[in-house]
Amino acid sequence: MTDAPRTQRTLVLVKPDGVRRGLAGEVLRRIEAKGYTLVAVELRQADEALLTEHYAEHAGKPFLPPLVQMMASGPVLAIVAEGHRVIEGFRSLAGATDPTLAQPGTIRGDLARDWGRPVIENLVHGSDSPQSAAREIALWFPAL
Ligand code: IDP
Ligand code: MG
Repeated sequence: MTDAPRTQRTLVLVKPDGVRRGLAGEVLRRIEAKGYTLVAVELRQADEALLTEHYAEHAGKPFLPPLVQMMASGPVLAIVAEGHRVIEGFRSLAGATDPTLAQPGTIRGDLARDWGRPVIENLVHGSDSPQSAAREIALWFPAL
């Protein structure tokens, strides 16, 4: 099975909470089971500079400092996945930002919960638009 030409790519991160809980493989499994292709997979310790850039759209929000701190608290699994409509497709696999409300069947709905901490721990990041995907892939995987 192959995709049409000019297919899409997205950046997925298994956040430190997901790596710590041993769910990196489960996220990869769901991406592959859905039929998307893995282009890059790398375990990375992100620093604050990279994370502040990654979350530039959230500059000034009260949850940004604890978010960056949480994202730097351990390694993340950085993934580039490819396929027709993979950006919205992975967002659909991930489920809603709030894991309490995320639908069962989604990564966040099945595997994450709200622990009442300053940052919502919801296991995964996925690019939210073609513009975000291009920016984020260039940031995390400049060689691609
Ligand atoms: P997304 O990851 O579903 O795209 P965004 O709104 O881009 O959600 O927020 C980035 C991340 O910041 C979320 O995944 C979550 O970990 C955290 N976050 C978002 N909103 C809040 C909030 O209101 N309080 C605490 N943490 C938040
Ligand atoms: Mg987002």
